[in-house]
Amino acid sequence: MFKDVREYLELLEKNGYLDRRTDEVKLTSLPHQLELQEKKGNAVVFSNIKDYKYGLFNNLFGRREHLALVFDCPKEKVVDVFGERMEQRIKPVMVDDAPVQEVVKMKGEFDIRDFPFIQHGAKDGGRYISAGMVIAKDPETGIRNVSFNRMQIKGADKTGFRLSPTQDLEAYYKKAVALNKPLELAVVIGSHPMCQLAAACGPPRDVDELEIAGALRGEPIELVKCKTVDLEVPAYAEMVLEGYLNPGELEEEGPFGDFMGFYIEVFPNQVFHINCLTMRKDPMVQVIRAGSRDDITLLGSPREAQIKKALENINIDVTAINIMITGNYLTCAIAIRKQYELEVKNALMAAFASFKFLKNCIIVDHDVDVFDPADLFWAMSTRMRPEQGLLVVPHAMGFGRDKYGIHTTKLGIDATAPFNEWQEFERITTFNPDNEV
Ligand SMILES: Cc1cc2nc3c(=O)[nH]c(=O)nc-3n(C[C@H](O)[C@H](O)[C@H](O)COP(=O)(O)O)c2cc1C
Ligand SMILES: [Mn+2]
Repeated sequence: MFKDVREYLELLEKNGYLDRRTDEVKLTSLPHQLELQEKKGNAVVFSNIKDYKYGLFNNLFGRREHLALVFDCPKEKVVDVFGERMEQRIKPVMVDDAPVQEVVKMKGEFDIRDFPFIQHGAKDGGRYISAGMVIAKDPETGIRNVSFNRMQIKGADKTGFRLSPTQDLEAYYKKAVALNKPLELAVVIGSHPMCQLAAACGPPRDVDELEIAGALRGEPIELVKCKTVDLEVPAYAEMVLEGYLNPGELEEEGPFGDFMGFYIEVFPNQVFHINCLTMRKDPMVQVIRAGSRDDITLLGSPREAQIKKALENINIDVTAINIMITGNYLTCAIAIRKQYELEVKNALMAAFASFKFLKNCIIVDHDVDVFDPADLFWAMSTRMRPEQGLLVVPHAMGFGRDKYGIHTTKLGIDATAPFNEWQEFERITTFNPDNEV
């Protein structure tokens, strides 16, 4: 398996899934360029950004085919391989020699604005560190947590920091506040894809995501000790920002174009102070647009594995699953091979119970393509029986930032054909005489 994100980019390139852009591009043109690139699906490296010394990459997970390369299996199998490995743990190992510390700069010697972090949305409050993987330790137990958090750049060594109540990291922050101690953080940019997938997968609290990263990779993640904080970081990453959040210190942050496709208003958020920047001699910055395929793959693919497993635990025969159908991870389509008429409701309940943010879930028969929205609507039009096929669960936990109560009711849809009446619902196929032997 590839050692770091650079080797992964090479693997993508070998398979025709990466474009290397060497033409000169302005920083302010990049968001639009990246949008075009996202539509194409390929990952991209921009190495010639006007007035910036370092390059940028994006769209590591632009298609399911990319994940198939990450997991070295057919794309239909990714969900199972991911699910199996996610349950295992491989502890990281410590190393002394770390490319990510080839260059070490203390506060006063660096300015994060010299790196090509971009303003993604036209109305965003400014430039953001949008692919920062955050490492912290529980102030009481010392257990490590890894998550993604976005940071609005506010100065040479200062950013805003978005925490949310459902994150483990916020629980750590609250403990730091109770102890009146700063919470030390290391923000890692450009780490191994398995570290990134683990950081976004949201395992139970007190599980060290880097142990999951090791299990996903099949070998331990190599870590090195930070220079100024009591934390360890992936040795083969591109760049690390070491620093802390002060207890109780809040400043206005935003607006920010978030994963649902609209802007979040300005509100008080934590402040990240950077003590030290370590990096490779020639680092590349990673950026991830909220709501992009990249973002949704990181958040959605572990949830597909988790939901599929929850259904399989009650013997539902899942043939395909897609939680990225609507460009976020709030709606899931699941195809099953039905074994009992009434099991579809149980399947819907298991799906909602296994992932809190899930708002809508549609279950179809195995002959419906969950990757094709038109086919899902076809199943709704031709097989759903609304008087018995809907499951509405009011007043349950959903996505947290929800001023208008849009996410507190779940909608489950059974769009499967009546069981054992298959002959009446069989889909028409054409007969091709050329295929006759
Ligand atoms: C690119 C990216 C950026 C994210 N930014 C944030 C953020 O700013 N705030 C937040 O609460 N969650 C954010 N998330 C979601 C969390 O990282 C994710 O839910 C993670 O599993 C939380 O981990 P934790 O519960 O272990 O802290 C982001 C996810 C991705 C993939
Ligand atoms: Mn966690």
